[in-house]
Amino acid sequence: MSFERAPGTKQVKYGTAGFRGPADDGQMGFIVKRSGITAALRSRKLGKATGLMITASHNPVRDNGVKVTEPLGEMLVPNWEGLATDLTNADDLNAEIAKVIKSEEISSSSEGLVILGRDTRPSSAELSFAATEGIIQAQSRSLNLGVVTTPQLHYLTYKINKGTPVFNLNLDLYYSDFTNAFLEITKNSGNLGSVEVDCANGVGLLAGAQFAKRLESKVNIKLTNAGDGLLNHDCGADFVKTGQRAPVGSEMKEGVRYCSVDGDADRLVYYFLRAGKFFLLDGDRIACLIATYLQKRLGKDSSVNFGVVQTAYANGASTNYLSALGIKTVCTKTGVKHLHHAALDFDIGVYFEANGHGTVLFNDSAIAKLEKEGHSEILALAKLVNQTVGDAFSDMLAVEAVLYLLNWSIEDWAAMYSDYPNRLMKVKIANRADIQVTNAERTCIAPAGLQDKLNSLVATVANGRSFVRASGTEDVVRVYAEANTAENCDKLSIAVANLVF
Ligand code: 16G
Ligand code: ZN
Repeated sequence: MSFERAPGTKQVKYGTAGFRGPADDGQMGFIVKRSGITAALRSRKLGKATGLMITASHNPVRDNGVKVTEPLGEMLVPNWEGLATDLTNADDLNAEIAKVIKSEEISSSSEGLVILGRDTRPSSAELSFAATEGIIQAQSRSLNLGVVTTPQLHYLTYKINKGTPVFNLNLDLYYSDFTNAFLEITKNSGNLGSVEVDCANGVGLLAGAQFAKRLESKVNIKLTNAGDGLLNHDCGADFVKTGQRAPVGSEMKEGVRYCSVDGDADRLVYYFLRAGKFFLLDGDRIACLIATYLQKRLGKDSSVNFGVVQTAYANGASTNYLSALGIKTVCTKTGVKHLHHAALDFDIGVYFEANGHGTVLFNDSAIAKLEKEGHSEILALAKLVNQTVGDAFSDMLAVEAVLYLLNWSIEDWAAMYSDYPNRLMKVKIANRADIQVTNAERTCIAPAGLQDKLNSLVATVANGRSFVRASGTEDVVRVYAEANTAENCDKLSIAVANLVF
């Protein structure tokens, strides 16, 4: 694989998923190398370690991708997304590096540190050499964690910047922090039963095996799709959420809790069998479960301000459920960085995308208030969630813990509300940039007149809701629709798709 870019190569853009594309068309080598340069320059600029993860998450095994992490584990800041794009597309790389060094006032004597991680894709190992080459070229060192989940990379990047010495940085730190928090919360419980985890044939199997072993006295974690099949193929959180069906290899039984993670283990969905039928508990449900718990425990008198951040994809029934409980909700644009940012406005911000990506953020004021009000149980929960980024395994333990704390079965959880029938479609048009949206992607402002026509269609069905937006990761426009019945929902989504087409 070449790590050099041929002049005139098609331009790429750093988007919500970083850079992503086929791993076999000769482009990913230079893209990852230059992302190594970006991560190193960002580290030099801040005087702190940054992270670099090589993964294409839930995408097929032939794809790959790369993403840069800020020192505390957040997504790269917007102006550096622009610099990453410029560095990656430059014909004259050295000139572009010099330009960034000048414009960002990076000291010429500074040295950066980049924490590097990769998923299990066959192309990922070679790409981590590409990243290292870039990091060295940008006058920095790399610390290669090898095969890790995306949230492990974020967490360890956070830890090193919070003072963990380099020589103490290892995965045991990650596993002990989260298992200890879980054991603390469940110290008075017996065995909590069985959870079967679909690992998507990805890196989740490594994390899953560790948690299964470390928590065997409390919960029976059984792993499926644990490396015997193709990555993300007919399995994983995206497959289960999109198809609303069980992954391959899962012979579902009543009374067992099931969940699926995606290829880099930052997304989680639960499901179970109810009267012989598959029932999905997605990111909206996870958010509602945690929010319900917080509201019950905090009670009316607490000074802790908490709320839930969703996107337009959140099922309307979940938003109504939260509003009926008097829990604040906020809607943001799609993409974790937007949700994460909005969640920071609360003392405790619960954020989840319907697709299962999310976490709970506790700010310093929340911790101080919880301590003052004596909420030790919630303080323990704050340690169980990976606050740097959505983490399928930490979220799974949080779900298990909250079900236990509420004394709820998965049936009780499912009974919170009934989803409105919904449908998500992809429409391919000549130029998806023609579709422009505002109001957290719920209102279309271009092409002119489209939103009015969409409103008229929505008005024809009961409980109708629909929006269109250009995908940030694929060359398509997404059409989402919801209505009171599956039939009306299909009718509405097809009519809206025809408007866009
Ligand atoms: C990216 C986002 C994910 C979002 C998805 C939407 C992050 C880490 N990932 O995968 O949150 O749901 O894009 O994709 O922000 P779309 O723009 O193609 O619909
Ligand atoms: Zn993922």
